[in-house]
Amino acid sequence: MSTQAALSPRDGDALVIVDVQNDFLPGGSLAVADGDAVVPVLNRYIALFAENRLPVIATRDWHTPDHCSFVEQGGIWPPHCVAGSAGARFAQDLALPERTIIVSKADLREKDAYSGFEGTDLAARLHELEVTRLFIGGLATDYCVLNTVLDGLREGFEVLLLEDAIRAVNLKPEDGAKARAQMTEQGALPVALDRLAA
Ligand code: VGL
Ligand code: ZN
Repeated sequence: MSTQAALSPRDGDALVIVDVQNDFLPGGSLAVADGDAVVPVLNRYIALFAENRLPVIATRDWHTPDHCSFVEQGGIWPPHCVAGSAGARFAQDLALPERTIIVSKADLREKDAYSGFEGTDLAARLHELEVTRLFIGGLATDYCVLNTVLDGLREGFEVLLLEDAIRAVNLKPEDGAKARAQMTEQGALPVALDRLAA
């Protein structure tokens, strides 16, 4: 089997789309530069997974209106992704299949959570589905993608990082690059659509 075929979605794989929500897109309250560029790329991954009847998971930041991560409460972020608000909706053009498993996180006022595994049943859901390998992309590289990838590896999943479908907040200019390095050092394998067999 060629390397490329080995990387193509197969039984035991799941696609995990991290926080592709309006507030993280240009025009949103915590806009990630070029964040909307991940949408068409993720749609191609979604199509590959749907064709093969493989699970698609979408995580979402799902904060209370007075969440501890917001500046008003002494946190570092502008208010964003308040549960049920327009800003918390998935990007309009993201073609999530009907069967997408939605995982809401960071929904408690007192506690922030960047990882899709933290305080959720994501690991249990994946084990139930007999998933062993995760394809992870979305927003933002240096926060929720980083922490979801690292937790996925800690949970014992193989992780492929979709490097053509992530963008960083870059509070400091190098944050995205550092996060990528950290993820690959811990064992995530960077892949891109043009390196997967069709
Ligand atoms: C995120 C900052 C604050 C993310 C969430 O989804 O990466 N970043 N909340
Ligand atoms: Zn948040």
